[in-house]
Amino acid sequence: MTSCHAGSDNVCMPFDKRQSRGARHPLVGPDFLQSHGRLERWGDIWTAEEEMGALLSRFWFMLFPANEYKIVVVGLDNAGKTTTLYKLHLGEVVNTSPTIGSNVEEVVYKNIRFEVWDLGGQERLRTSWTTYYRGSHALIAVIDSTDRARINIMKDELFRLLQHGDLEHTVVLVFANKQDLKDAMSPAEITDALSLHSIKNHDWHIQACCAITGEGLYDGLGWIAERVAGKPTT
Ligand SMILES: Nc1nc2c(ncn2[C@@H]2O[C@H](COP(=O)(O)OP(=O)(O)OP(=O)(O)O)[C@@H](O)[C@H]2O)c(=O)[nH]1
Ligand SMILES: [Mg+2]
Repeated sequence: MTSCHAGSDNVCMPFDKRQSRGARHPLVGPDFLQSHGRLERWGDIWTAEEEMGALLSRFWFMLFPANEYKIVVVGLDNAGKTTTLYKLHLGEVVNTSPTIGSNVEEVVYKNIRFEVWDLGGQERLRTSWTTYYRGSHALIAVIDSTDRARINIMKDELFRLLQHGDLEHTVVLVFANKQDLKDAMSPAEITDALSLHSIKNHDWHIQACCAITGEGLYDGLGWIAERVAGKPTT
């Protein structure tokens, strides 16, 4: 199982992969969106040659848009993020233990490749979530729908992360997970509890799911595919 656990002696930062991927093509680096932003801010100190390079880079992306999309999966500990990742990646339920750092896997859906980063949800790990945001196209927030006691904590985490500049253009999918359990909150209850309707600057969607059976997971991924790659979900 290809996974990356960022522990104290094995820190795997999200940018490693993106840097190596970018090296495949000298003209279009992996940080295109960021460098594009820098170009506009620093435009007056760039040489004509560099500006020509930037223009070519922009043109290249119009002709050949990115064919892999980065998804960051967040949520409180025990929400079911790792179960969700491996159900999508392997089609199987794996035995999980609390994630210390992150797992990353490729998920292919309708010929679209997603690089999916599952982040550890324990309180002490949440401050490191920001280091994974850069370059992400979509954010998945996994909710344990039975965890009424901590839904407000998740709301605070969600609204904090939505203010982060690296998530400015990121679409947001909320997985209302563990719908197989009888005391699960409905998507409508979670929508209210998280005040999702007050999110104005992000395209968002809530999807009921069960990571154990897989029900709802591809519906959610389809919604992301439609938003980031323009592919219909049916
Ligand atoms: N009944 C039920 N249990 C689930 C579901 N999804 C996950 N679980 C269980 O919830 C527990 C936690 O799942 P994980 O995937 O490890 O949770 P996590 O969000 O990755 O947790 P951290 O790594 O600590 O942040 C495991 O025992 C899973 O089997 C679900 O849809 N239904
Ligand atoms: Mg986990």
